[in-house]
This record gives sequence, structure tokens and C-alpha cells, in this order.
Amino acid sequence: MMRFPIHSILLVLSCLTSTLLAAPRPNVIFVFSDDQRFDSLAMTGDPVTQTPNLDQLAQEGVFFNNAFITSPICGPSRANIFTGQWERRNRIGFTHMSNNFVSREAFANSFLMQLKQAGYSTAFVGKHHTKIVDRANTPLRQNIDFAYFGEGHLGFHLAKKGKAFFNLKKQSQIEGLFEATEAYLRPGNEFDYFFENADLSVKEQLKRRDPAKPFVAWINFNLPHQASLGGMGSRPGDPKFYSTLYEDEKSRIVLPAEKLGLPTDVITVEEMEPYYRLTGKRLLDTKLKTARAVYGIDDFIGSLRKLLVELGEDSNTIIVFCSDNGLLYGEHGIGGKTMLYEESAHVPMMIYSPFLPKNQTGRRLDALVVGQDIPATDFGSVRAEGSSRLSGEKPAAPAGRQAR
Ligand SMILES: [Ca+2]
Repeated sequence: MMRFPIHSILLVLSCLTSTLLAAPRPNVIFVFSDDQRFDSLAMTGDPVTQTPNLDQLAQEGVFFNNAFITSPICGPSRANIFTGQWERRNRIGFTHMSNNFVSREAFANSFLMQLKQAGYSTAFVGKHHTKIVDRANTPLRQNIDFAYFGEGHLGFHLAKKGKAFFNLKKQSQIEGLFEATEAYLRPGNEFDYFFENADLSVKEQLKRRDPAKPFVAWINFNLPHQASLGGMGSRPGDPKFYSTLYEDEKSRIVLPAEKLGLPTDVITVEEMEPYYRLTGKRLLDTKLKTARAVYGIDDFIGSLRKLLVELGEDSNTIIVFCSDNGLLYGEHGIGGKTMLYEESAHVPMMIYSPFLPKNQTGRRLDALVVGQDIPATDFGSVRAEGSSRLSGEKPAAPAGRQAR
């Protein structure tokens, strides 16, 4: 398929330009899920999972039918979007000699830092999977106004991960990260406890949003990633749906019929993480938990939009939703991701903007887009100057792709 990447996004955003020229600079919230497949939403055909809030977000924005991740595995995909570069350029992957550290230059050119330079308040919330410059992630801690993250897998209960999350009242991952997001966004004293009780190791990197500035928040889940499904719904404080939802609908969950695997000199099942070697009842249980996790993410989107209304920011906030990669559930005889099968690389991506004219909303666009296009698009939508070192395409770019 030929790629007509930015034109679809451009069509959406060109409609915004005249409005934006008269409006204050919009806020941007980017919600990033983990290992969530394209077909995991009700609107993309999941037979069980209900996603009313994501479906509504797409209905009021635009949805990309052909959004793909060029490095479909957690760390490299996140690095590609954070830096706005291809893996061959930022060298975050499994075959390069970078030790998987984002360079100082790539960090300075990341979408969060460029928007900071443009006057934005910045937040990085949740899963962090690639070191920034050094083992302590020093530039991230020193430059991002609200840097509230855990490295690697977070687990379903955040406080088990480490003391950085001890100040949360809610321990289930999605609800805890919503609490943190609200602590950042909401003015007033209600979340004083969050800042006052923060562990000393992270206290200095947690600053409240400056209401005089526009904000950009990158919110990263480690769900429905299977590494965080264990313990789901096991604690009294967990929302009940994590342990009960869809229990009576398990028979409608679809399991792959395909048994053929790849040649053993390519990859064997034994080389995959144990949580990807699933068949039969274990696979069914995992898909049930995945459906509950996706419902939780959908609930987050609903809560976030209510919060924005309450804060009076809903009419000036763009929301981007995407997943870092898809997942194989036994199709082609394998599990996990990385492999460039559609199940692994195809992701749900949508952009909601309050500036989109009503007659432009609810469209499902067929143009081929990739994760790296997101930061370039953000720059276009907030009228900030993206760096020429971005690999993705922004609305102001010429029609032809430039080799970068
Ligand atoms: Ca992932």
C-alpha cells in the first residue's frame, strides 16, 4: 500500500488552522496504551469488549483505519514516538549498540521538550521504558515539570513497583495514573497530599501545572500488557469490573484456529516470554483479562473528559489515543509482538480536537500513518515549530517524503 501519511491528518488539521489563529494555544493529552491491538475496540469489531468512551472520542474526532507501528515492541515504539524518529535514527532497538539510551540530542528534540520550549507545561505519567541519557534519566527528571513514572513494567498494583507510587490513594494502575494526572491538572488544595507525601526521590520532579501556560501530558499505561494483568482485581480497592466483567460472555471470545508456526530457525515458542506462550484455557483467560483492562482504559478516557469539562479545559484540549504495538494471540503459531505481522503492528489510533468542524468529525480515514507522525502532527496543531530532525511528517511538510 502506498503511504499517504500526513494528508489525512493534514485534512483534519487544516480545518483547525483558522480557528487556532484566533484561539489560545491548545492543550494536548496523549494517552498511550500498551500491547493493545487494533481490533480490541467495540468500534473495530471486538465481540465482547465495550469501549463507549473511545468509540465516542473517535466519533467526535477522527479514527485511522491504517495506523501502524514501525518497531512494534514497547521500548522502541515508545522511543520512536517520543523522539519522533525512526529506530534507525534514534538507535533504540535490539540490534544497535546504543545500549537503548535516548541521546541528549534526541531528548532535546522530543515532542515534550519542544513544546516546553514553546512555553508549555509538561507532564510524563506512567510507564517509561527507555533510559534518557543516563541510568537516572537525569534530563527527564530535571526538565519535565511533572515526571511521574515507573521504569519497565508497572504491574497491576503500582505501589508494588516502588516507592515513587506510594503517595497514591488508588493502587490499581489505570485509576492510580488517573489520580496522578488529576493531581497535575487540578488547581487548588485537593491534591496537596499527593505532592506532600511524594517520596523524596521524586518530590523535586513533581510540579503542579502552571495554569497560565498551555499543557502537554503524555500518559503511558502498561496495560493491557500481559505483564501487568497478574493480580488484576484481587484487592478490595480495585474496581469490581476487573474481576467480574464479561465472565458470562467468555464463550464469545475468539481464539485463533491457526496452528502452523514459523520455521524453527526463525523463532520458536520457547524463545518467547512465558506470558506469550498461551493456548486453550490460559489464552481464553488472558483475553478475558485483556478485555477488562481495555474497558478500564476506556473508563479512563471517560473520566479524563469529565475532568476537562470540570476544569473548563475541554474546549481547548486535543486528545490523541494510540497503542505502542499490537499483539499476536497465537495467530501464525506465535504470541507476542515484534514480528511484522498485522496483528503485531496494526494499532488503534484516533485524534479528538474540539476545533474540528462538526462536518469533519466521525470519519474513519484509510490513509496509512505511523506512530512517528503523531509528534509532527502535535506541532502542527499547536503551531509550534517541530525540529527538522523529526522523522514523521507534519502538516507544513511538502507532499513528498524527505529522506531524514
Ligand atoms: Ca507494548
